[in-house]
Amino acid sequence: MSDTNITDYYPETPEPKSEVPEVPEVPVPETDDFSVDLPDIPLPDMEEDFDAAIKDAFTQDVGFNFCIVGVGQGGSRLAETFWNLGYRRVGVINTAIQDLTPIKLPDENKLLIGNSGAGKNTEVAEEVFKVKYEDILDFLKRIFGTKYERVLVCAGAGGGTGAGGIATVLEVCHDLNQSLGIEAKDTDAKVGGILALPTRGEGIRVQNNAKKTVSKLVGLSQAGVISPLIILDNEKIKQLYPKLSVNQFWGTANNSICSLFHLFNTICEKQSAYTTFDKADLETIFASGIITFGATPIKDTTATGISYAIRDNLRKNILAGVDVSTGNIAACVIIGDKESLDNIPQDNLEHGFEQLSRIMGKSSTVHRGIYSHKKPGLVAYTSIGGLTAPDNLFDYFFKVDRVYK
Ligand SMILES: Nc1nc2c(ncn2[C@@H]2O[C@H](COP(=O)(O)OP(=O)(O)OP(=O)(O)O)[C@@H](O)[C@H]2O)c(=O)[nH]1
Ligand SMILES: [Mg+2]
Repeated sequence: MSDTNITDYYPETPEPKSEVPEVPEVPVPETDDFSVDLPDIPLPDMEEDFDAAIKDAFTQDVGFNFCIVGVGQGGSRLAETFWNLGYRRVGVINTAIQDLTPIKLPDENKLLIGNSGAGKNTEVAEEVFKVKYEDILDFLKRIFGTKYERVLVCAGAGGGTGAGGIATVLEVCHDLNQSLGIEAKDTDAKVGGILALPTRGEGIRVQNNAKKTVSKLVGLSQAGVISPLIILDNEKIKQLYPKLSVNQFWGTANNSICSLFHLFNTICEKQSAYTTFDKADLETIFASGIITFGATPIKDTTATGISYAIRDNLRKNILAGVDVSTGNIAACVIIGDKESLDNIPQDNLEHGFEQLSRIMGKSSTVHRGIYSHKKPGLVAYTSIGGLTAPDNLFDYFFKVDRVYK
């Protein structure tokens, strides 16, 4: 058993407040330094040595060494959140310097291509990314180093740069993976994506961009070329956390998803005296296409209470409302204080795990994990994979009022 305390990396246990789940602490970006002199953004033709094995800055081991790329402003902020968690193979790409400047990453982790932004025009961005293919390849080669296992590309689906550029970046990542022997072919899919859907108020153009982008990436995921694909719904965040200020909003959105992702990536390296969730279990989730995450405190530890909490956690997550019953693989990790774990009958926990199997149907698999930590209380973390994007996905996102409460 590892002697590192689980509370060192485990997001704060949510306290029951109102109906909504608590979120990990939100870093509020400082905005007062945006107007200062622009930093030197490395130009694509700069030749620099790169460290063949770039080391992450975690205090905990992780299951998979990830590279993270942020495209456009939203994508870059997601990538920056991974950086803040300790990921170091992180690069951000944009077509506008004013969007790159506020991202708190070292200048050598930023790439500016083009110079005037894309103004929510995906075609403009698409063209720039295609023309700069080789520059992007050189940049990512330097940022990734040679020792990693998976890549995650993040973008806001409704923008110009992120939406227009993501497909080319995914292609570059496959190229790199294949040159390093990490993939033999694109369908080995060691490249995944996080896409953020716009809120309802962002207008038709943004919605249309998002529709096109999600459609393209869902297609790639169905073709087995990208995995995992995580679709985050900003509208859902707005509804679940209505009181957030503008500054807190993106922080909450990005932090919730990145810390859940990180939790699974770290927990799979931990031994448990109860039930261990391991790296091979996580691999099956990461390789399953569209995935979703949830987290919820368990207050009622009866069999029914645990089942309810697990169901509820899938409803109240911040990811797009795909139907979890279409999934075929799940991970459910319960973390609690030793006293609770020693007193809750195993059957009650089993009932919760079985609930997931029942939701997904006969041929599904549920990987389980039970871990103790020092903080009082019990929390269930869930990830469901192999999800099918419904045919009416876009009606659901954009035509029908998305009500999540
Ligand atoms: N989850 C999340 N979504 C974001 C964030 N920032 C922006 N978005 C979403 O991403 C979409 C695209 O916005 P940007 O990322 O600013 O656009 P861009 O890719 O830079 O494109 P252009 O500015 O048009 O070149 C928006 O519609 C927002 O909904 C963020 O920090 N987190
Ligand atoms: Mg932008």
